[in-house]
Amino acid sequence: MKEDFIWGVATAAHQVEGAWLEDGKGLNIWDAYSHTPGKITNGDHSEVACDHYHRYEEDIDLIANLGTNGYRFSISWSRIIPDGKGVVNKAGIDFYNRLIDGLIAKGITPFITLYHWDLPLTLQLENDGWLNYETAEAFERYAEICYKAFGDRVTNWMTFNENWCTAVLGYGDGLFAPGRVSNTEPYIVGHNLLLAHGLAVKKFRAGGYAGQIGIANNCDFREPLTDKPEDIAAAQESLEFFYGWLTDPVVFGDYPQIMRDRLGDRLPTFTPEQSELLKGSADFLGLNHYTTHYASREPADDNPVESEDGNGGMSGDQQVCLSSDSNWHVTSMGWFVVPWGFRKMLNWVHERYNGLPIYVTENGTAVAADNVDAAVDDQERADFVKSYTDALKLAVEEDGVDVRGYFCWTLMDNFEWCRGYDMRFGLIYCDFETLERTPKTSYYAYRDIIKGS
Ligand code: GBH
Repeated sequence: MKEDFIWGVATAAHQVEGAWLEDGKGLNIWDAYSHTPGKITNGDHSEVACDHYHRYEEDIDLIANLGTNGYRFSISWSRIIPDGKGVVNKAGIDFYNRLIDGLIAKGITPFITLYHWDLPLTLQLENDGWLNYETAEAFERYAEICYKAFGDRVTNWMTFNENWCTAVLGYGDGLFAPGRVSNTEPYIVGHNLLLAHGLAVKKFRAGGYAGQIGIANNCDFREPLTDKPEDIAAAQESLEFFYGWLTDPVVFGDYPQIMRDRLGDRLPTFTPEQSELLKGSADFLGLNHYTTHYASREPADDNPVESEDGNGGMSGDQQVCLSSDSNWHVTSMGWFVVPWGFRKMLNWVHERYNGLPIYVTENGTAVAADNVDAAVDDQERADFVKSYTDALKLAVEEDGVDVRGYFCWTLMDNFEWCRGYDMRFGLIYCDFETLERTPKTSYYAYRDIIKGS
């Protein structure tokens, strides 16, 4: 791998920071959601999480000792602007300044995500969140405040993390905040998120800030179950509905044809000006990748996989049946470990988007463990990271895919959204009572991978 390749780790503000009511931070939709009975496994909430807000110096040391040269984290919008659209909270800016300066002092390049799902609650209550275009305009202003505050030192930016999850899990099947269920709203939400991206990128470019800006979209890979043309088409269409939906517009200025054909009026349209705003609005593409399925037009005989929303809805729009191979290892999240799918996914992105630079902005796995001793002995995660980074190297070195960086998800066990603290994705164990951090086997394994590359 090239010398300037970024080997990094990633986190998200709401999953690690805690300090939910400190130093002027406003409430966000996940603060509200995690206090809504029945929404989070074990009734967990994110008031303290990993207490990274107070322990960031220790965490910077842990990142540095891993030998990484990049750290991807997100900014909590409601820490910067408590109600999302009004006054700026200086204490919030100060926190991220301390974090950024601490990283740079250790030679770690910061990669900032502006939005990783924690919408200021006021924008949800007063605007209906991402259903309203005004939220996109509020995001544009917030983004510019961040560029002004941090852009003298930070040169790598991502507008959004996984808009697919915001739209589908937040407004389609109601699993994530704000917990709405609909088969039309996800497309409206996706549309406004895309426009928000376009507005924020325009501000970045017009402001003359140094560096690059992109977007981190997620995609699970879809391999045709057979070589029948209808299964090949099913897999391709599924990838277009998943990654293409929220990426085609920022590269080409419009949604995939298959979505426009199939969804008709349920898919909003871009005006010529909006299309122009979006076209070419990503300097790089982020890819968050976790798993692979087989795709077919007709249900598979073996190992059918339930779609996320089970009964039609968003997944139904794709007219695709998913299945798996019984030989695939399944993680505690129920996700399949298929490294070759990752290699194919990278090739797919590379080909569809004409070689635009790619950063793997997330990849990792959950390993269940009841106590620190069991958790630290996570050979399963060490193997996962090894096999996926091997697949990545093949994509780069054999296939010529332009990947500039890889961020392992995640630095330490944290608040895993609707799964609370039940699912541990960290290279480092976090004891949620004492908040003590203990590096796991996989931490050292990843350190060796970085060293050897
Ligand atoms: C990421 O999303 C998030 O960005 C991050 O905050 C989170 O902590 C991390 O993942 C771990 O969950 O049920 O087999 O059909 C993950 C996006 C989308 C990946 C749905 C798995 C479903 C697999 N996920 N996908 S399956």
